[in-house]
Amino acid sequence: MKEQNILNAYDNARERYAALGVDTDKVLETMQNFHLSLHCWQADDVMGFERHAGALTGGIQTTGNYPGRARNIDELRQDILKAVSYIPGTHRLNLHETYGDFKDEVVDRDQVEPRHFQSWIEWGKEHGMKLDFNSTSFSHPKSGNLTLSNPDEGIRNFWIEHTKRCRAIAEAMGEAQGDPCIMNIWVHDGSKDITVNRIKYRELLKDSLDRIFATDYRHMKDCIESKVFGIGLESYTVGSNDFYIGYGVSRNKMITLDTGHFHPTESVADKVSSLLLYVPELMLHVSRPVRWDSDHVTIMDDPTLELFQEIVRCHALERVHYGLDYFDASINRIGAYVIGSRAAQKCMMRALLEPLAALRQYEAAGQGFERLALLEESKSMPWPAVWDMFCLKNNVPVGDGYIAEVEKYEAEVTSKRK
Ligand code: RNT
Ligand code: ZN
Repeated sequence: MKEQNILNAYDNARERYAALGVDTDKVLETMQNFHLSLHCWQADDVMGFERHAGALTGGIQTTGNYPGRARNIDELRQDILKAVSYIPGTHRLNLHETYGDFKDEVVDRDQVEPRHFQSWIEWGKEHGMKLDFNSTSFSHPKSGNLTLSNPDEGIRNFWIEHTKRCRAIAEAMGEAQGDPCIMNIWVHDGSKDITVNRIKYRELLKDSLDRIFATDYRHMKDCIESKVFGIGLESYTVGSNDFYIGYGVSRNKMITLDTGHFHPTESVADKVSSLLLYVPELMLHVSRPVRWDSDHVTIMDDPTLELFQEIVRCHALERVHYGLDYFDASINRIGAYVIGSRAAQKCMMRALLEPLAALRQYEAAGQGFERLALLEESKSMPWPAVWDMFCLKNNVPVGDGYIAEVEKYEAEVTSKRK
């Protein structure tokens, strides 16, 4: 696309938005401070780098076997850097414990230390990517169906120790980067069939979390993630939405909203304004559930747009952390990062471009027709011109320009991985 065309289109868009009371220059500025936390696990189908790594368990699944997944830490880093070079702005990286730099060492989950993430800390500094973190309860011989809620004290203590160590690692990351590391806890604990002592496992999970959170840290923040069900664990999820909201509210912990972890017709967007009244902050796992928690690549769909609109409407940009969470092994994985990240950014940009003041005036005055009309007209306002300007300013491909670039990297690099 010709630069002059992009500039002209932006000028027109700026005028049109200004007429509705929206300052596009300010939106561009805000977008510059909007950082996604890219999930490292799209690059390698959630495999990680444990020397003894086995199959993916814990009720989650990657499907597809598109060639070229990252097979080691160097390839994963290279792929992430490639992906971010096509995403405007600066972003964070969200690591799982299983992505430590273990080299040839066998490090069991209850033995992991900050030193296993030292090279990540340095890499993050070098490339301007701040780190977030996750404990990893799945894909391990002791995972089974129950981890932090396991009545077997040996197994439960193993996972408590793991999660405590993960918090210490997150603290080290946060301190080194001078910005809190957001650490997410999601455990798959549940049961395939009818469970008649549901409260027992929830009591155990609550107790485990209390023990894990007993240490106060200054450079990391905890968040807890609920889910409806996992594959093979369909009848009962210990860490349900109600469980974690109760826990989060009573313990002042951040809630993680994974957009794939609710009933298909439930609005995740509508949770934002309630939760923010009771918990300090939110973490997002932006995903795209197709019929179930399928973790398809995020696109610019209505649920995602509505979620970001709600955050903007709550003036809560600073109280939300924007993680992505999907793992599609059926298409080019670098492309998957770029599509999902740019889609999330477009949703945020469109949310920021909403003529909120005018809409709220109509609402307050009981002018329902006018409110609905403006909402409808907003949809066809020239937001793509603002988006193109954002890409141009950030020196990343405008429009579909990244397709050929991703193909080139595939031809030269990922397709050669056997
Ligand atoms: C699983 C959860 C969890 C994982 C990652 C890998 O349903 O969404 O967040 O996707 O931790
Ligand atoms: Zn998630």
